[in-house]
Amino acid sequence: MVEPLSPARRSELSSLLPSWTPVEGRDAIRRRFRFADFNAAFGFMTRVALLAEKADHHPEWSNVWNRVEIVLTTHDAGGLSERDVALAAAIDSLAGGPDAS
Ligand code: H2B
Repeated sequence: MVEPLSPARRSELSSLLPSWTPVEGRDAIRRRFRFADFNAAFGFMTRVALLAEKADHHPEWSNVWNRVEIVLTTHDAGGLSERDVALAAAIDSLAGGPDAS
């Protein structure tokens, strides 16, 4: 079992991860990315996959050609946890920051 994110930490989310938005009806966050083409999108996904496997924390995601949508939540916590905050920040770095894509 993983600890759910504390209320204090939750209130910081919008400033900490400005490009991630709450998913309606779920305790999860989402970011949508757009790349130059499929090759760039899939290259990004490969880098995220390696990172996720290392952290043993895996995204829910989908890809349509140059677009990638990533949803983060922690099944073992029944909602958001620090693992999602850490993975979202790492994904932001891979993507070139919160404002990229
Ligand atoms: N990924 C995510 N997003 N949430 C989890 O709770 C989770 C995971 N748990 N990856 C891990 C794997 C767990 O199921 C395994 C057994 O360690």
